[in-house]
Amino acid sequence: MNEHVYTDAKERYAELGVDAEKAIAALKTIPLSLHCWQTDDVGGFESPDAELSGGGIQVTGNYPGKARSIGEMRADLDKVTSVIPGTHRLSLHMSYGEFDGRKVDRDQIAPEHFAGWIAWAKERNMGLDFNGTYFSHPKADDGFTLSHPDKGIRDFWVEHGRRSRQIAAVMGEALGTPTILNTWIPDGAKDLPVDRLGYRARLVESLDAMIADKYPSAHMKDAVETKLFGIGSESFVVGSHEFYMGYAQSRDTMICLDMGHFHPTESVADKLSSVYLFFEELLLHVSRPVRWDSDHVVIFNDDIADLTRELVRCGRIGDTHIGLDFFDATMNRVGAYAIGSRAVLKGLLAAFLEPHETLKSYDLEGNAFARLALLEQARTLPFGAVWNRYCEEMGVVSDAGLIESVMEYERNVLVKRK
Ligand code: RNT
Ligand code: ZN
Repeated sequence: MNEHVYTDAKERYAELGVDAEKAIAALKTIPLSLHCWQTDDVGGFESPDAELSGGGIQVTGNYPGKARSIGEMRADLDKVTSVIPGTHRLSLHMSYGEFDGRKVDRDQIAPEHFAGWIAWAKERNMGLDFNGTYFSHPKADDGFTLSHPDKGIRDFWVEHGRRSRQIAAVMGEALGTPTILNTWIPDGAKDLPVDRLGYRARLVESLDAMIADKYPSAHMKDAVETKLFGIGSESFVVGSHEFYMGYAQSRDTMICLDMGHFHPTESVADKLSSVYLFFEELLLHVSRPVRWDSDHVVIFNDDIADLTRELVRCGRIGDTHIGLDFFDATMNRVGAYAIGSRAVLKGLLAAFLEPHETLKSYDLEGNAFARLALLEQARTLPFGAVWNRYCEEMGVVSDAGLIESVMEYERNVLVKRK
């Protein structure tokens, strides 16, 4: 890139009191938690023919090149991180453990099944986050796990949760950075349940049993993921937003806000300033719902810009764990991964480049016109030049180079997976 393009951009921002160098420096410190399940359509490798089933998670498409083994998945992850600026974390689902062809049921999982991942992450200086897997299992087929009326089934999943937390603690301790253990369960009903209270009371009981083991917060931290509805749980989701707000608040865990888990007109961005006042930390699942929780590839659209701006404006980005959660099997998965991750980073950079102090003073003066005018002005500032500069500084391809870089990997690696 021509140096003057960036220098000119820097000046334009400086005129508004914004330091582009500082924005770049701030962005460097923020890790995303990359969701491992983008590599293989949430299949996992518990058994050779593992496939997504149940749980209201739907993946459409069959674009060639999906990772068929942990080896292939790791190769894809290395490719993805090579085209994303910065050092990030990896969020593993339990179904991606290394079981070496043996049948290890969900209530038998242990840290040893993740030793390979810990070593892999250590070599790359990456932190790990973790998720229990409460779907794609016969004991989840009727739509309930931790809230199931059958105590045997509940106990099975409680044991799964306990072990998931233990594994998370081992990961966090080994890597020297706390592992965020997110619990999302599919529990819900297609049609009208009568005893809503009973399901929710059982969920409280199960979660309490699950989190009874104490681990240092330097090793692991809990988050619980709220949801409004899903496919197969249209009428009732046990772990609703109100449920988990109350649960997390009273048990001192985090909540996880997924951008696809609310009514389409609700904005997760708007929720942040409320949640921050009552929670020390927060987990996000950055996603792109299209009419429903469709998990489309994240792009740098208004929803992302709004979300990232709120993260920065609230000054609580250090308390926020930015997890990604999308999956699309209709296109090159590595490329989709790169687009989504880069889009979130773009959003963060744009947010760091906002003339926040001036906007805030208009806010306080009640000058709605000036506030809106400056927000509009900010839209056409030379953001692209700063983003390109950042990519260049971090030694990764620019947007212009991304297509060729991913296509080359497709030709050399992905198409050979038949
Ligand atoms: C499902 C939740 C959950 C999953 C992952 C795979 O609606 O968003 O986070 O997407 O656990
Ligand atoms: Zn999610």
